[in-house]
Amino acid sequence: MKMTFRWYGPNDPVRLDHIRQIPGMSGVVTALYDVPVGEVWPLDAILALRAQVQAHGLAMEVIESVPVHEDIKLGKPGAERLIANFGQTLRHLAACGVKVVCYNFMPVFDWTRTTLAKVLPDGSTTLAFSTEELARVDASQGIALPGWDSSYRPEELQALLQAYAEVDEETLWRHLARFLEQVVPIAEEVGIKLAIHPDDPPRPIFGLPRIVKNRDDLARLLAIVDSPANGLTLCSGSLGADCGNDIVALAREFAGRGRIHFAHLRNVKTEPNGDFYETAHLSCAGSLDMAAIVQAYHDAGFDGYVRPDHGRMIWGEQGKPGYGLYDRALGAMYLTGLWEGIAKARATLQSGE
Ligand SMILES: [Mn+2]
Repeated sequence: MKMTFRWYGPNDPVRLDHIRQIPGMSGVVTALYDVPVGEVWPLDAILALRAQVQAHGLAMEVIESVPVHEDIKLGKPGAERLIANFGQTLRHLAACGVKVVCYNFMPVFDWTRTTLAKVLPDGSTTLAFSTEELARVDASQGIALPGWDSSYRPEELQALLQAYAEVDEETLWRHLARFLEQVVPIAEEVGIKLAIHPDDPPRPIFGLPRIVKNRDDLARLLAIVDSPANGLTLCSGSLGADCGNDIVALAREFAGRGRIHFAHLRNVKTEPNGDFYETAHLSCAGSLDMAAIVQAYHDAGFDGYVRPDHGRMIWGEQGKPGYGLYDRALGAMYLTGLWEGIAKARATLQSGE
C-alpha cells in the first residue's frame, strides 16, 4: 500500500511542505484545475505540476480526476472528439510518469452533500447528507448545493437536466461502454490504470441516472473491457453510504482480482433513512469496520495507492471542507498503523508456522 494525500494544486491552503511531514506519505493525488473540461491536458503544464510536487520529495503518480465531459455521458455527436481528447490526455500523463487515473461517470453532479459543516458532539465539523433536505431542493429553481461549484447558468442547468431526461440507466451504460472501449486500449498501451470512482452517494439524485453504486455495478463495469487497465477506485465512504454495500467483501473480491488500483479509505455514519455523515477514520467513530477493510486489502496482497480521502475540520482549521490537513493526516497515520500491525502480526504468525 502506498499512502497518498489529495492536493488541490498551488491554490490549496494545504501546502506540499506540510504534506511531506506526514510520516509515511509517498505522494500527492492532484489534477490540472484550469484546463476546460474535455480539452487535452498540455504536456508542459503536467510537467510543471510534477516538478513542483517532486521538489517537495513527493511523487505524482495518481491523478484525480480527469473529468469526463457531459457530452460523452449524454452520447452527443461531439463525444468522439472528446473521448479522443481524453485518450490523448492519458498519453501525456503516462509520459509524465502517472500510473493511475481516477475518473467518474456521474451525470452533472459529482459528490453531493446537504451541509459542509455539521457540528459533531466533539465540536469538529463534517460533511453530511440529509434525504429530507435534498428533497426540499427544487431543481427547476436552480440548484444551490453546498460545495457544488456550478459553472452552469440556471438555464444551462435546466437544458442539461432536460437532456438527461432521455438518458436512462441502460443508455448511460451504453455511453460508458463506448468510452471504455476506446480509452482502455490506450491506457493499456501507455501503462496507465484507469480507476473509476463510484457514485457518491450511491443512489440517483434529482432523477439523474447513477450506475456505479454497488457490487453488481462494479462487476458489470469490469466485464465491459476485461483488462487490468479497466479498474476501480474503491471508495469506502461513497459506497458505504448505502448500508447494503459490504465494503469488506468488495475490497476482498475486487482487490483479490487485481482490479482495485486506488483505495479511498474513510469512515461514514449511516442512518436507516439514508442520511449519513462523515466521521473520523477510527472504526468506532462510524458505521464501517476500518480494521476489517484494511485487513481485506492486506489479505488480497494489495500494493496500490491509498488515500485517507476526506477528513473533518478540527483544531480550528479553516479551509476546504473535507480537505483540511489535520484530520486527514490523523487518518493517514491511523491507516498506516493498521497496515503495519496487520503486516507484523502476519509475519509473526508465519515465522511460528
Ligand atoms: Mn472517494
